[in-house]
Amino acid sequence: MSDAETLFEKIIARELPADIVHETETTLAFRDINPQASTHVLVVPKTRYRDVAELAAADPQLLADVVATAARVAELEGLGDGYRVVFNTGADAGQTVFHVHAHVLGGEQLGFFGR
Ligand code: IU
Repeated sequence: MSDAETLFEKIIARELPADIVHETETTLAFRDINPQASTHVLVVPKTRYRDVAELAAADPQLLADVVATAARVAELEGLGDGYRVVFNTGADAGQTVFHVHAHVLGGEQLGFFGR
């Protein structure tokens, strides 16, 4: 990976503080600093890939780990009525941090989105 380091590597290394809600051997889950729903948690793989497409191509098991952690976070956060998992991918989707992350959103009725 040739791109500049992101802040998420520093959170994973505990060089920056974050409100961590769950951790596994391969993933970390922490609260988004600018929540877009009552519950808004980010799940990252500890190994950096730029986006979900790169992750899926390089390490499908690690992508499965990220999705499993998202489901575990939903359980831990009491999102039994439903939740959304989003991977913003690239500029048109508004991806701003190029260390792949799943947004786990819930805790309220979520509106339709797209624009
Ligand atoms: P995006 O999918 O790349 O647009 O989302 C990046 C998210 O990371 C965004 O929701 C930010 O609020 C969030 N975030 C964060 O929680 N902590 C940080 O230190 C940084 C961004 I930089």
